[in-house]
Amino acid sequence: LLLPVFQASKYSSLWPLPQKVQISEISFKLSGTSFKIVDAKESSAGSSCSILQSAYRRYYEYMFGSAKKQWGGKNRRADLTELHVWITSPDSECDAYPGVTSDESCESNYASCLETFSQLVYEDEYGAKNINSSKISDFPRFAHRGVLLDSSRHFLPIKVILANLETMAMNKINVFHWHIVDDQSFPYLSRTFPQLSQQGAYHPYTHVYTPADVKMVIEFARLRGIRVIPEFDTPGHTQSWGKGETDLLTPCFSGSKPSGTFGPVNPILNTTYDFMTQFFKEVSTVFPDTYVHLGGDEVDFTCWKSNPDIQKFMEQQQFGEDYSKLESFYIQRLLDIVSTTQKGYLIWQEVFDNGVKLKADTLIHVWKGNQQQYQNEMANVTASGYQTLLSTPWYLNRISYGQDWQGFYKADPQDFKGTDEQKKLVIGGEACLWGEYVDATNLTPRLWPRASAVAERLWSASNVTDIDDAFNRLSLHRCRMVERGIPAEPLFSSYCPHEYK
Ligand code: CP6
Repeated sequence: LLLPVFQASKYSSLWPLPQKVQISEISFKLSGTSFKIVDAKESSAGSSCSILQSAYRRYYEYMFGSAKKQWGGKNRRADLTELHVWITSPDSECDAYPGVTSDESCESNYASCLETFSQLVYEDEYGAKNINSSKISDFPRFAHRGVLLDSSRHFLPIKVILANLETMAMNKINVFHWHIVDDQSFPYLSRTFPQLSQQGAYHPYTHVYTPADVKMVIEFARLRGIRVIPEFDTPGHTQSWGKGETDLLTPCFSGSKPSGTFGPVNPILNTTYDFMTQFFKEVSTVFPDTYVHLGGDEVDFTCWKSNPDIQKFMEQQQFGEDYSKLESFYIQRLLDIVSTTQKGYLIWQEVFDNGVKLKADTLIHVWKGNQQQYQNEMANVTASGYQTLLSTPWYLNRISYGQDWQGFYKADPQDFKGTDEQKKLVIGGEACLWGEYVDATNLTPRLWPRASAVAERLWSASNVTDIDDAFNRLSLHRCRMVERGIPAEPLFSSYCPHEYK
């Protein structure tokens, strides 16, 4: 029944491309008035599974939202009126939070499976919805497929975050790395230390994420199979923390006098570690994911060097002039603190580069250098037995004229010199959208469809590299995102079938 089979990728708008696709020429009509997505009789998950039921509603809306009553009428018969969703994993797992070990193959992951189904639906020349008889078997190449958004350089309204979670799901991206605070502002409203956002946010109540906001983001993500990993970056990138928490940051000196400015977190005070203990205890309960990102990048030593108390401490500890030892001293203690909260952690590559002793299950996030340098880093990190994820080639905040998505598409996180064992330690990657030049006005079109290129690299088989085929499918995928209300930017001169409706 499946023959003749199209060369799937040539004719479809599937994105990211599933692992195995066979599309036949046999087409069925669908009608919005009669079509239903229902639990299969044999399915282990049922009407009590909120992830599933909300996914049915969402995907019905995607498929028929603009054309519920348009085609069909009384005279035309729809060929296909029910999609039976048959879940084989135990019902008890249905409403759990997604995790790095979640089974995302099509047999178990409702959201990604329904996304693929909805991508197979197309309009014929009369505007009727069709789907061809197809056989798809699908699972991701990498378990960690992330997008980093930065809500410190500019506050990102909840609406924008949710719209992008929605779009991540359309691209089968399953990690939202929330770089929630940084030097410029502290929008996270901490129950334990409310003065952090009161003093450190751009505005103490319009530009903050309340506990209810954070909950909403996490729940919205959960329903779409997306994990939320917060980043609380220390000891650098913490200027905003200092506004609400005195003595947390190192006072910088000009000669023998304090200059009135502050540097990284002060690593020589016990109060610093008391604060971090309480703070990360809260973070570990607010964010259900089993990982937190602890930052550790770009620590500037100038201020530490200027401070006489720090100099004395360096002597006592016999660190000599090596301030990376002081940084390691801090990170080491922080990691011990966070370990007691039962969370795993991600850290930026500098922490590894400085030789900090890490738990074996630490994830090293590679972000620096040119291609040669990041490939060496991936080789070194995995040779030391650590798991790693890659971001260097995927800085979507960097823009230039032309089709830069092709560069993102060509980068491969397993492309470095190493054994098969080492390659297995690569758990995926993240597209980063740092926020210096991005706010609610331009975030979505800057991210999409450029992050879609990363999404396919991380989901599809490693041999899915045909750039012309990718261009055709991605153009259609981008039009589909636009149809679904996402202002994704065009790849090149083109038009979308629906744009003037
Ligand atoms: N903010 C933080 C940033 C960057 C990093 N950390 C960054 C630096 C250089 C580039 C892109 C991003 N803006 N906290 C580094 C991980 Cl090109």
